[in-house]
Amino acid sequence: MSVYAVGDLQGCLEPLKCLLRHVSFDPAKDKLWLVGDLVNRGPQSLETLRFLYAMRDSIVCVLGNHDLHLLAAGRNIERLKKGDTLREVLEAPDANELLEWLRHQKLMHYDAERDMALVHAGIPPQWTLKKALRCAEEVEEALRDDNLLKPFLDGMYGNEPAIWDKDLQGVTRLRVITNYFTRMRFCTSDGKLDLKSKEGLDSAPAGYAPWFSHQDRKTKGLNIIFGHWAALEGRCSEPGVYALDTGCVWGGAMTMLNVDTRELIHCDCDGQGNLASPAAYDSTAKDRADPQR
Ligand SMILES: [Mn+2]
Repeated sequence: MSVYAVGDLQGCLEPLKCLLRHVSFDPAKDKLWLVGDLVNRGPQSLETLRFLYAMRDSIVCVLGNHDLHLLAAGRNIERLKKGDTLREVLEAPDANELLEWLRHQKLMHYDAERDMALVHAGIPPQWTLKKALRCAEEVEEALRDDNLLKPFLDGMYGNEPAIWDKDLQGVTRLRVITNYFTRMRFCTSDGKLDLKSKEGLDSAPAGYAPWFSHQDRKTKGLNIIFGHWAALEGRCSEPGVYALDTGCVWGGAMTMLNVDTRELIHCDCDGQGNLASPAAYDSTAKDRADPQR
């Protein structure tokens, strides 16, 4: 049995299939971990969801901001924005089944045997592993609760409050947790978020740094797999922390990590979310997401 983790898909199904073929993925034996942002912007959001749903027993998935946005649009189609490519999902005959599956996914997965966490954006520096798991669970419970789902999805949008406070209540509390797990890039060492900067490491506002780089981060030593931050191009110098979003939907590559051997492989994309060429698997690109860089 092998465990593989793959970066943001964003509706790019062909590059995913390319990687699965390359590792001879066997759904009966192997597991696929997904960092979330399964849908949106790319060409095949609906087919990607159907593909994953069909192999759901072999998948561990955490939700990204685009997945939560799809769930919100499923409850209120007015939420769709220009540039979203989610309408095909909402209008599909099997939309209900797919969205029901999606809302039962997690915000954070922890594999104790490997001491490895899987999240979409990150874990804020001031939270321990235990605290992070408890907070993720609060949102997961809201997503599964028929009465809390809509208030949560309507209330999750917005950048404020920018910092966690244990006394926060209701949807405000869930919004901060959700922003940490699904939208965070830069924050202060005590966890104050800057959600406006989306570029690379050198675009940090004064006083802010990538969430993983703070010296006193309480999850230091924990292995963490995350996506969301395409501008990093897979570069993360923090030992045991793996940045897997390499911007397949923007003409970069889709990246897969063998969770046990830590080998990284890439499948190059063409800028429309498809394979760059019939033989797009590129072993020479291996160094692009080298965690030592
Ligand atoms: Mn994202």
